[in-house]
Amino acid sequence: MKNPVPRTAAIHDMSGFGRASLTVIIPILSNMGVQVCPLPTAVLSTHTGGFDNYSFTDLSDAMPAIINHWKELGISFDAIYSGFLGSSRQVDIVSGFIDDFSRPSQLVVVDPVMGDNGKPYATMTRELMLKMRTLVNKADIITPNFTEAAFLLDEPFREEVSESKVKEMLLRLSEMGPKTVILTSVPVPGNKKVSSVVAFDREDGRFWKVDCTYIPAHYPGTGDAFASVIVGSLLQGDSLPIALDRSVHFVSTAIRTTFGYSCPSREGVFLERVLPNLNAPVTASSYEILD
Ligand code: PXL
Repeated sequence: MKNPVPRTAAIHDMSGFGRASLTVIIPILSNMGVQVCPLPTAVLSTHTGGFDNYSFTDLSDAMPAIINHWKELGISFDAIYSGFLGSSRQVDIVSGFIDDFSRPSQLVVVDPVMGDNGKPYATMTRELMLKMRTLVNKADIITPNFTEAAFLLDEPFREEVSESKVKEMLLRLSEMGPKTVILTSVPVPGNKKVSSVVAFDREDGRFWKVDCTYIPAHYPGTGDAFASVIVGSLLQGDSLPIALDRSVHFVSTAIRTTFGYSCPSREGVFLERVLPNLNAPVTASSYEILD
């Protein structure tokens, strides 16, 4: 039976302070009319971007019991959406979850959370980063940032990139398994102040691009917000370019809303101020199709 309210499993960590992962994903998707069932991978006092001495509890041992109970209950998911993992063992756990809960026309979205700005996050291990490729192979859609794409492709991180190189990267990432690849924080040639989101859909062979306005600040959790809006839009039936548009505009507005204050960027974007925007009609569309 079709779920009257679309339902997603959300396989991410719970970071208590700093507006990242589940504290961002749950409100965004709930606001977009999607039921979120969290399968937590780790519990942290804060995210790892800009805080020292955070507590980190790996939940690898607790996940199988949660999954088994969900199996007993026969829960079905319209989407499976994974992100930050707490150990390399969790790649096998999530992979098994995707196999066990697979159903027709389900969306499997893997955000291969590993790092940003050319560097891995503090809790990443080489083993986890290598194994993330197995999970990417199982996804319909992946949403790496430019740093994570370089890790997946085993390439050096570059500050500048041509459009043809971006297309080549998207094609190679798609050859790793996913039908759709959405690459964020892509540097724009000749303009160090702007980045873009570029996507490729293997089914129709089309490339899409949305430019993002520049704000000289970096906020943790914006990748989680971006991917969550993608999941919500696609579950609502949007096309890929409109989903890209909605995500870029939502995250840009969240960043601009926050930047006007002088709060530490490690506290994340003021999501609470902008959540209602998710229910506004799409009025500003700026996607482009690439030749
Ligand atoms: O937003 C990605 C993310 C998720 N989870 C944890 C993180 C980060 C980024 O820093 O530290 C724990």
